[in-house]
Amino acid sequence: MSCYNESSKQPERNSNYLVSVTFKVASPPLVVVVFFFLFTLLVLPPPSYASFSVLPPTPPLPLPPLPSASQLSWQLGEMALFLHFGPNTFTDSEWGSGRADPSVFAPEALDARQWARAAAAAGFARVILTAKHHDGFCLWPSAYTDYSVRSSPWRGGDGDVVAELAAAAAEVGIGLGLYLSPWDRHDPSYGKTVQYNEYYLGQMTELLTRYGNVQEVFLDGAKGEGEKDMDYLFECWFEVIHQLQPGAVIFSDAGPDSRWVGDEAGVAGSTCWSLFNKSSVTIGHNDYQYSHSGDPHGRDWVPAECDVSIRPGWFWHASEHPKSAQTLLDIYYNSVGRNCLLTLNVPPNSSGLISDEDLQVLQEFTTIRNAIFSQNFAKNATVTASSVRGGHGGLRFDPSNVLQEGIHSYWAPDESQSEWVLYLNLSQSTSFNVLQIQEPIHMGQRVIEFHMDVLIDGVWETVVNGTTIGYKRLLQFQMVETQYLRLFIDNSRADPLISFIGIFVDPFSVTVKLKDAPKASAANSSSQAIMVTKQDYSGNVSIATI
Ligand code: FUL
Repeated sequence: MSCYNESSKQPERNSNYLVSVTFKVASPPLVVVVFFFLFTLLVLPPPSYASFSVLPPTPPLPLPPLPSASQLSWQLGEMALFLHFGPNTFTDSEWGSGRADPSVFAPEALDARQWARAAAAAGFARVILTAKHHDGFCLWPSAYTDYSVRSSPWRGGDGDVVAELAAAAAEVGIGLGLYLSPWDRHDPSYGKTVQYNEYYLGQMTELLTRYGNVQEVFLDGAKGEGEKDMDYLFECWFEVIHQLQPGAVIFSDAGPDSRWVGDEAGVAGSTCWSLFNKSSVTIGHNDYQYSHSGDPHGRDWVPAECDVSIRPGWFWHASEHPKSAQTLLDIYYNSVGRNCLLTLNVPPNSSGLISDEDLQVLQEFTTIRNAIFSQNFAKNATVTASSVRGGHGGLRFDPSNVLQEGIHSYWAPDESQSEWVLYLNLSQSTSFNVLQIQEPIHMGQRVIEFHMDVLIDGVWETVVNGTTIGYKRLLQFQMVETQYLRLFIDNSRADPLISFIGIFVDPFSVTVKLKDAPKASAANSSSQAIMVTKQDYSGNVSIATI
């Protein structure tokens, strides 16, 4: 029935007001009109014209493709700790044959809380466990095989590593991810497409229904030479995973939610788009260059994930040792600092603990990262811009938004500009050798090219340039000292939006020579001295002050 249906009109019984609207009534006497006029003038507040004229400018339209909510929170986590653990840990192997006796799995001191605490203390947002690696051994008591912890001596056959890790991660407030290898060298169904896909999905369902929230599912196309031929029904797997864990990000060579960066060194392309065409990649047949750099014309949002091990192997081996904290810092610049997620593998040893030497490196890595990035020398800068969306003076897209941490407030230029520039006055001469820039990626990844200039002796000099920003871009250069800097966005897919600019001092990286170390008392006089432990490449630890 229409709102304007004649039969619904019943003005007489409702009110005089409605009568006056619906029917013509006699004019009121003059005295009533005068009284009403005076009443309005004296009693009612004046109309607020301000509220009509100063409406905030609307945000620009987001530029597709865009991240999903789970991809966004995944990216904000920045780092995950990978845990390769299983029979290989006890047999000194990397790709187990699938024939190791379950009795080898006998960690005497397994403590998943130690793993989770180490991850949380070092700033990792989640842990990812090899619930099943290529050898087919399951770290949880799967109902579909006896090749699991149930057949091992560990906890008398009643143990469940996945359950212990899920509880430990929840206790310290970090997320859980699981790796279920498609290649299975043990199960007899492997090689028979229907049977094995049923087996795999049965196991995946166990993992995604028993252990609470799972934030990431990691799978790959690795397979040894001459292995049995069969099809993995990836599309079906992805549907089931998202049905069971709608918040989970699925990693593979081709996404759908995060993509392998194409190497196991933790290094992304210096141009790195989260834009990608999933259909251009076949899982197991990776195109290194495409995965490394992404695709500025890609129709899908599939950010890159950089997986790398702290040790030469993915599993623990008594003869191997961890990389140095400086090397991890370098990896951090080349992964998180290039718009990617860093998945750092720290394999527990045969007693079921992360080794002390790995813990030590993780702690060093945390200390030097904090020492560098906890002091933004641009924090109190005065920021201006070539233009501001809605005009200068509007706060919503003000250039000073770039000083606030995070991606949710940002500077937006006015539409149809011939140049896009941000100017920072640091209020005093300041030394720095790292630039951090961020885009509000929920609005799409936009910037194609940019450069930064600093003013030295009255002349603008370009210090660094780059392609793509994305969630976070970190750029290192020789130490510069200046009061003024400007960031030019030279090319962008649409009006560029910048959510953060920071400048930092890194005295740790190899690229920084000792003579470049900042003069804390002179150049950066407002800074507080920070004491940090510094480890050189031979492993010697000393105390440094910046
Ligand atoms: C690869 C595997 O073959 C390695 O053993 C390791 O698990 C790595 C993360 O993925 O595909």
